[in-house]
Amino acid sequence: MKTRTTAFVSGACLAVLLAAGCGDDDGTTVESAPATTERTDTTTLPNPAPGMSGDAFGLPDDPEADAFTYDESAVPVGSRVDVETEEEDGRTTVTLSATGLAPNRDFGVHVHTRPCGPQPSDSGPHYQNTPDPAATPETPSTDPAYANPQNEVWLDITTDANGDAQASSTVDWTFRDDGANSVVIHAQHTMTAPGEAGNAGDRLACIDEDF
Ligand SMILES: [Cu+2]
Repeated sequence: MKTRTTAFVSGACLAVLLAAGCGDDDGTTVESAPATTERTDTTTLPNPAPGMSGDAFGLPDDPEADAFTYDESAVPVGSRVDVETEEEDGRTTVTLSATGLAPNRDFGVHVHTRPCGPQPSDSGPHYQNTPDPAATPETPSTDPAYANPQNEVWLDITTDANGDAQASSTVDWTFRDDGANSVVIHAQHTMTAPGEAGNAGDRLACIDEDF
């Protein structure tokens, strides 16, 4: 009779244990915290860092980076860029914010067709809504009828004393799927005359962007 009662109590205790714990008269047996010892690697800095969304520029061989500098004096490693794209009613607005670039200087900025790569030329020509029929891979469009900021996305900037700048462009079309894959920062503002339209000097940096 007594052993049966003991067995009953033990069973009841087991049932309660599943829900809320049992035998709480001995707190030293509680061991529920080993999981916290596995989390020491979560202290790495978030990307984006607080205060600035987007990507930090790294060197072209940095596997962690989504933005690459080919000229560290103009676009230092660790300077930051954010590209936002908004499509609404068949129109597209692209906004660029950069911080920490070389101060007080002009840059040309465009949306390009191919992803960034180790070489500045890897990002290919400018994305055009209506492609210039005269353009070839060797001779990109320089016809102002096609190489203009209505048919391409231009985001030229001039940095302030801190190296910060913003630009925004709205066009009356949307990107073709996988047609545009990067934003390239060039050495000077974009030219517009026939034969040189769209040129903006050397490619200093590139941002991978999935438009
Ligand atoms: Cu460009």
